[in-house]
Amino acid sequence: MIWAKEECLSREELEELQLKKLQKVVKRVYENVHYYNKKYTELGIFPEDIQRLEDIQKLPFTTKDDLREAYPFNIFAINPKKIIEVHSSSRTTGKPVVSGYTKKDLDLWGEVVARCLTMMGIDENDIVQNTHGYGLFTGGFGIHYGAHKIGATVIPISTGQSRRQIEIMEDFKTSVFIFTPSYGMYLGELAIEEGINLEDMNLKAIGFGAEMWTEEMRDKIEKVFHAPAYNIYGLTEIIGPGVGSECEAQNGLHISEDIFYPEIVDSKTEKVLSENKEGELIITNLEREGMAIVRFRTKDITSISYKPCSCGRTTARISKIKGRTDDMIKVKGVSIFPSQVEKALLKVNSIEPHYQIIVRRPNLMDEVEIKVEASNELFFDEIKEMVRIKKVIGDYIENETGLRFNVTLVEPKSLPRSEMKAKRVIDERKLH
Ligand code: DLL
Repeated sequence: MIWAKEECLSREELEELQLKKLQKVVKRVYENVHYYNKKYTELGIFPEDIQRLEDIQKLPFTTKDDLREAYPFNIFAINPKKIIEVHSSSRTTGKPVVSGYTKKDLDLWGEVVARCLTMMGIDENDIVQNTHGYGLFTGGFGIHYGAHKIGATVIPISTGQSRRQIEIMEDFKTSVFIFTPSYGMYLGELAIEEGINLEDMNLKAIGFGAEMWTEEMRDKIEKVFHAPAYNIYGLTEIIGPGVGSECEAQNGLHISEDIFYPEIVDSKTEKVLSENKEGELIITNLEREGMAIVRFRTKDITSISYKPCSCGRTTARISKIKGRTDDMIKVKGVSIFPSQVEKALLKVNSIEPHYQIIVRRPNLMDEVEIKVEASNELFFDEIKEMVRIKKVIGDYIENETGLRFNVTLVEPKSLPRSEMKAKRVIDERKLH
């Protein structure tokens, strides 16, 4: 089944619709958002300059930093009173990106996720166990609204309580599991450990996303759960999950192009690339009321294909995200930048500003260690003081990133030095 007729428009029909919406959105941000008004005025670009779809290339990009600067509500394109829900990209206490939704936006969010769930063969007969966190993270609520829209039954269990997840899956006859790939791998192992025969379960589909994964991981998940696993993509700045997902062909993620206008650019030259060329994904939100973001630099690396799909949809498909152009990493679903860790470390005396972050996945769950060089004095100090400093470092980092790191103090000058850009993060999870 296909949820919306907009998923099957001819290119001409779609482009006509996109242009109309683009003209409207550019006018709206120009008139209502100080950030865009200032930027466009400085560059001498005005809404009337958008005559054809390609004219979008005249417009500057919007970056995560721009949105952070507008923290918390200055990027909203509407009176904040009309915003009825907010989400945020990660639990930093610095300046996270805040995403605001009007009533209409929540409906739109439900609509795009409904399209994704339908692509995965899910309908009103299904029971969806949603293990994404309900809170500022967009995963929980986004999937929830989409499942409601198609009339499925949602189990809003959220993340954690892993043994209970398995029990509920068995008792409630879950037919769809939604999780991040790493959490799914963990749940699968746990079920096997508990002696549960997943083959006899009612599972029909799995929706997974929010972080990088490998085809080997998908393979494992599909084998363990005896159900096909479909990739779901999205990001807080644009809406949350639902920007794109795989259909039964599992061959690229369909983008709801009548709502999200995608471009692929060379991240260095910033020029738009042609079909199938790998580059950075840029998205313009053509519909959102609360936060109308134009040409957002996702930093996600992918390519795009406009070839119609065997499923009957004509919307463009992006390939699985291959990596990022920046140093953001996701650990347990939380986005972390080394700069946040650095900020936390600067608050601590008795250490040197040399550190290394190591991300591992020993028992299918992410763990993150930070090695920090102790100062000479600290290194020869009492154990008691070292233990205290380790706790202080852990607390500051947790406060900054929302995650607990295992802190290891190492000898002064023992971490590798580099004349080039320091390699701050070692990701041993091998996700791409
Ligand atoms: O992760 C939204 C989401 C929730 C997507 C649930 C899918 C399922 P953020 O926390 O803002 O939003 O993180 C967005 O996560 O720019 C990518 O780098 C990464 N990401 C999201 N989905 C995928 C995916 C949610 N399917 C950032 N594959 C994005 C690889 C993904 N990376």
